[in-house]
Amino acid sequence: MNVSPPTLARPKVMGIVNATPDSFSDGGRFLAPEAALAQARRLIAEGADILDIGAESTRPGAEPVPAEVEIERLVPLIKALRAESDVPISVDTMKPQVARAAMAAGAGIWNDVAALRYAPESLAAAAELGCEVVLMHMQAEPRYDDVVAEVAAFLAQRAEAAMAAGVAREKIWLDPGIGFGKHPLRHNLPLLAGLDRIVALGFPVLLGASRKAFIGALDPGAAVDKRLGGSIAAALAGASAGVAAVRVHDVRETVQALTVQAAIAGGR
Ligand code: HH2
Repeated sequence: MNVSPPTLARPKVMGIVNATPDSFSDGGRFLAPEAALAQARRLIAEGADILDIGAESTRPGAEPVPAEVEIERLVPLIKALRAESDVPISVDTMKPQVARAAMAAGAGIWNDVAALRYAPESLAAAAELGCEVVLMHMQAEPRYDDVVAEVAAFLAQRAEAAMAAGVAREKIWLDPGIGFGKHPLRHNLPLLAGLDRIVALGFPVLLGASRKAFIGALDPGAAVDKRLGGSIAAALAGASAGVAAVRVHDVRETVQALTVQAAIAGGR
């Protein structure tokens, strides 16, 4: 009997490529352009649907990186990848000038953890670039009455602001920003449990939970690179809630988990 592999819908898997010297999860092992390129190639081979490349760590207390340095780290990498692959490339930056340089080099998605609030010209730049844009929730103080309602309201308001500035509705992604101004358990767990309410806003949702602190809080002592089980559990929860993509370090294992989940759902 010939059994074809399942082709059921599953969220896209966005593989993380860090071109930073200080990102929390890989300690800068991929700083050198050649090493970052090798990492990107490996994630493509493992089945990444999208690559997310960042050159400035968003970790609290991380050294800020000037725009020129971000551009120097990102552009050669994006160009090299573009020359050999048509994988969609997302660039993790808050700076409009970095987004411009990245899109000119061949990226197609602006992943902005500041939701186009970092610079006064961010909104206009996103509209002018015509790229896809990820609007992520982040706030300084981890204080909420109803974290899901407040994050959803913020994301809806940022989507409205982007559209008012001329960003096309179909270019907008939303992201609850797991770990950004949230208590590891008190806020991240309700958010993960309430993802369907973010999905209900009607935009594709990106979930970034891979290796984050809430996993270490549930499994005390689990080092950052020992959080694969928890990362997969979060990705599966996201898929059940209808997220469009998950941002992960461990691409092959996540693709496998999501594929099995989708195949089981299809076998009902
Ligand atoms: N998390 C990090 C960085 N960028 N972007 C989106 N859209 N959503 C996220 O959850 C998200 C993100 C995590 O920060 P960082 O310190 O850069 O670590 P790493 O890139 O290894 O995940």
